[in-house]
Amino acid sequence: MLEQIRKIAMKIKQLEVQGARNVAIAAIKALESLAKETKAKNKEEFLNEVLKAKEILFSSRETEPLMRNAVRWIISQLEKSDYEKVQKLAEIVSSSSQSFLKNLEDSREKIAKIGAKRIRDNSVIFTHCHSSTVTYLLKKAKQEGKSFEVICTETRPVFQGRITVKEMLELGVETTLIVDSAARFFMNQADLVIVGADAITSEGNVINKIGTSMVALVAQEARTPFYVASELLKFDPETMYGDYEKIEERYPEEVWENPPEKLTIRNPAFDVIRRGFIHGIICELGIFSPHSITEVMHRVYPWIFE
Ligand code: RUB
Repeated sequence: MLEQIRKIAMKIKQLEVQGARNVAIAAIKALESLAKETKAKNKEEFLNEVLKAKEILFSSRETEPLMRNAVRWIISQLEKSDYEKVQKLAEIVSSSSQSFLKNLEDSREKIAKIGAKRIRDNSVIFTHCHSSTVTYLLKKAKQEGKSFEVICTETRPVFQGRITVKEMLELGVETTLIVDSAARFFMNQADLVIVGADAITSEGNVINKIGTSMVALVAQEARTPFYVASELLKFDPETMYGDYEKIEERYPEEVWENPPEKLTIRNPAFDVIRRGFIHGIICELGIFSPHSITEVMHRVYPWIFE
């Protein structure tokens, strides 16, 4: 029964499914199909199966609080229920998965609507990596008839920037691809930087694809406003209680397939953008200062702290 979960976890690990939002959606759908196909005979067996699935999914990528928040919330709905029959419990997994997915969809729509207003006609937007939230926001701006250009870094080592530029070209947006180290060279041409997020910490720092903090530094030096487009549920409640967000370190082969012997290669997947570099977090409730994010979370998603 867990075979399908392992398959999805492997796709996430190998970046066949990429970006925090898509990772969370894949994990939710995996739980949903586990519930549909379970052969568990009673509540205990079913709960054990779901908890094992959670473990497998969590270990696929470490820096993905949106996925963890989604899976935890679905399991909490299950644990709260008095039902004993597996079929009823499976229905709970299904309905809570659907409502979480609906919330994600609504959030993305709201973020795009709010963020698109920051895109001025004839402006140049700089982005890094591939964030489905950012590209959706840009799509919205384009649909509203705005004319703008996009500059995107290729995003070494696995070139997620290529996904972004393809999407932009499909939209008919004038797009320029640059190597990561050309960020400063082109920053003066940009009016705005918008990137996605994998995690938001209780101190208002943001974690995103490796290199984002360098882009933020460069943007600050060039006085280009730097925005993060992110669902609030990328907030990691564990950072509130003292844990640091873990930064996934990936295979060295992604950096150099056949390196010389004895060479050390390091390949962190993400880095931390300190809140002082962030003009605003564009989320489903509006544009917030990263300083206020924990308060907002307490107000809007109190269950996350339970
Ligand atoms: C992707 C990345 C994205 C965020 C946000 O890294 O850093 O900016 O995940 O994406 P990777 P989204 O390619 O290693 O997953 O807005 O789609 O959630």
